[in-house]
Amino acid sequence: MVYSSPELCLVLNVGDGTFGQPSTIVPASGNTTDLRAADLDGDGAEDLVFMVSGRPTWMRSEGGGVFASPVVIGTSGGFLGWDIADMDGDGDPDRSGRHPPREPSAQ
Ligand SMILES: [Ca+2]
Ligand SMILES: [Ca+2]
Repeated sequence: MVYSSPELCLVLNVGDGTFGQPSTIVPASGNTTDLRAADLDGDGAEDLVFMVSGRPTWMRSEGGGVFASPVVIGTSGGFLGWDIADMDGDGDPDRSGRHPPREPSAQ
């Protein structure tokens, strides 16, 4: 079996323990990995965050299973993995990740 680049899909819970049909929220492109759900803007709706070629990317929930266009939220790429959690207890989700060692800056 040959796999192409993955696409990100959403499958909504119908509410009776079953799920609806998958819908594509991010078409297959590049290296999309590490999908997480977190409310980054604090509006009470879970947003989607994921990596695209090592760059953290956010899709804000617009409600009803609809999401805004992807926005890169990190200035540096090359993350090997990450997670979202409230690390400092202020109620806002923070991100942590694995990154290759950085070259020391020239002085
Ligand atoms: Ca949100
Ligand atoms: Ca926090």
